[in-house]
Amino acid sequence: MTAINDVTTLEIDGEIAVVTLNSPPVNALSAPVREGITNGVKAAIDNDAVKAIVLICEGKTFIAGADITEFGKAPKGPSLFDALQMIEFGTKPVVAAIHGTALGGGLEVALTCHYRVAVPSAKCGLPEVKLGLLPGAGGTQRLPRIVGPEKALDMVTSGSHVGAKQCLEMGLVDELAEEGKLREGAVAFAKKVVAEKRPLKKVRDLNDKVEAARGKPEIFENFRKANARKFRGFLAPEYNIQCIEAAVNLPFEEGIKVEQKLFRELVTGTQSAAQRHVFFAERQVWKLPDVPADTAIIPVKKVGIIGAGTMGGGIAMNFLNTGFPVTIVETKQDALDRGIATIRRNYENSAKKGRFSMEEVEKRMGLLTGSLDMNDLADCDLVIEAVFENMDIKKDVFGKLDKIVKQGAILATNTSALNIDEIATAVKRPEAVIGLHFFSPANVMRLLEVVRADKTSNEVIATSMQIAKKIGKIAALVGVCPGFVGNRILAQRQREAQKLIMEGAMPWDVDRVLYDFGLPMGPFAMSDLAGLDIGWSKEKSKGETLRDRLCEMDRRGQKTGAGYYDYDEHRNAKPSPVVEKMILDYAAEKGINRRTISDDEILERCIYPMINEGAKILEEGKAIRSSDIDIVWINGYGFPVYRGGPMFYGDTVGADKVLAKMKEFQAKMGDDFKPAALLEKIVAEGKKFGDY
Ligand code: T1G
Repeated sequence: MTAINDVTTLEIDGEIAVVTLNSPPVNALSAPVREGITNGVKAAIDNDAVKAIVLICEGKTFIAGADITEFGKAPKGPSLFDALQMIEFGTKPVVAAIHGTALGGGLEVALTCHYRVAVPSAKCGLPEVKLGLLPGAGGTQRLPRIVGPEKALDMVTSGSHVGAKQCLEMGLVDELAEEGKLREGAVAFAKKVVAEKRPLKKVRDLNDKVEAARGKPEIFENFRKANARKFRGFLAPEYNIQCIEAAVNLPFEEGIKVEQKLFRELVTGTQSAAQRHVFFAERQVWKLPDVPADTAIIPVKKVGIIGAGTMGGGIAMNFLNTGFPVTIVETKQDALDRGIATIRRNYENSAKKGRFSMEEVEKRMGLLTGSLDMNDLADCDLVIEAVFENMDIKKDVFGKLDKIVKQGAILATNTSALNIDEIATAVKRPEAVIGLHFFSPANVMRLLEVVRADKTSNEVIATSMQIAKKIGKIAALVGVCPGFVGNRILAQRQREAQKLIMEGAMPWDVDRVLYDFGLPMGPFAMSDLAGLDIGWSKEKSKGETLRDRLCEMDRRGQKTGAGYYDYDEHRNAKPSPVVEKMILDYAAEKGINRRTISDDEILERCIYPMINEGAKILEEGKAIRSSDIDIVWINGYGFPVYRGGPMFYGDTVGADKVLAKMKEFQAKMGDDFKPAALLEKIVAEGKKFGDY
């Protein structure tokens, strides 16, 4: 065995050379790996005894793509292009031996090999679109030549990982090796290639599938139409489509030129920078600087839920989905029956949509026990309370849990706003109390705010984060403060949105600006969806606020066919002349001189106070890092991933511009716009939120 460099070895196994890469954690195509491939394959080609070459990786996976940490930096070492040339135009067949995930540049390397062998557990994909990119090493030109343009469109715009068996069916891999025997399988395959004098099959020469699609632009038009909603605001999906179009309509080398031109545009753009930020932010969020990595994890086998309402039921499903037995407790039989029936209905609907079988429905329902007696929670390892948002009720529940549930268990609350330190005063073991703030619908929304209280133990924190990962959530560890991170920042936007429609804008103006910015819907459409009467009571209402007056007129949102908008029978919203008049009358009544408000002002007044509040949250230590705030807003509130989250967006715009605008607004409109000390500090030091 010869060491080609620190991450590459070359071994001659009879007439087969095995080039092995070993660059943990994922054999990304860093400069040493590119160098290793180029020189390893060259050495094998130059060795007369060698008739064929196997390219294989040590560790958990075949090459999982370009080294994302290298993007945006000055290129160093041999280019990927050199390595691909060495393989494809070499004089000896190269067989890629794939395990784990051959992704992005990794699959592109495999596609320049003449043959591909994989173990059944392997997956292949071109997920560059998830980084705001496209496969920039020939993937958009080679993939459609093997799997056809339609399948290629799917793979490059979804970024999905395709299983080895399906890859075999699509011709993406030539043979499956026995699980755990990849090297043997690949070497045996290489020997077969030599023995059968098989050609050096270059994917670039396989033109039938692309030629068959030539003159059928409808393939692409229909695909664009079918995905317009999903791709809204993103640049990368359209650029990927244009590359596949080029593969169909142009000779290979011309198609490569199109791919490289569009790749360069994307990699230097803000969207990819934002999505690459999110890639690493999703991995950073799990790292807890002040919770030692060897903190003991509390074994959680049985879960209890208090409250079978919308949140309780959704929370229970997360645990049933992942095999945890759940006991759900209610106060009244009908409420319990209703809650359990809703869970079953949700599962049956999923089964009807083919997501899983009716057996799976019964298996999950089989893990669920309903009860009217909190004593049935005595042997639970984790109990999550999801009762009405009232401090007295919460403290009463925790007081009872403290007497019932075994020592060592985690006592969690799903409150979205109440002070968890206060709730913890109801028990003798405050170290066991933590906030697990799920987002509605709890079985769908990916975000979980894990809220550490003053006395919460590291064991409870570490265990809660691990549980979050097990149930498929992305969790951010945050501190106790009103609204924690997500809702606290939301309140800033909601306040400004309300003020803007008094000062001169209309609800549909504010919603349009935020929708065009990339949010799934604006604040007023969101209020109409949720219902304007949440927490509103007819008896107490004095018609003081616009919302009061809307509710008094039974304009309570989509459910009453009218709210800030008027709704047709298909719940399509349209601006309401009734609401327009109400706003004008209300403003006049309050003596407000309305003025024309620009879209820029609407956007800045809604977004900049959010960023400013994020800075306050960081300076108070209620979030560990600014990218955690981005994770909360992207996964909990639909902040566009291609803007990277509110804090990353603040860095994209420039903290200095955010500060200048906040000061300008403060001068005109008061301390709602008072800059956070951290914002002032970051600008003074020429730093970024990301540095915090
Ligand atoms: N570059 C650099 N670091 C990477 C990396 C990559 N491609 N992939 C993973 N890491 C790091 C990651 O940050 C983490 O670090 C550790 O590896 C383990 O990752 C030219 C332009 C492979 C499925 O998009 O999807 O090729 O936090 O926690 O859950 O066309 O990582 O430990 O310090 O995610 O087992 C295309 C990205 C690149 C694949 C493994 N490739 N990676 O998941 O581990 S663009 C991708 C993944 C490209 C070419 C283009 C996953 C994984 P740390 P992990 P995992």
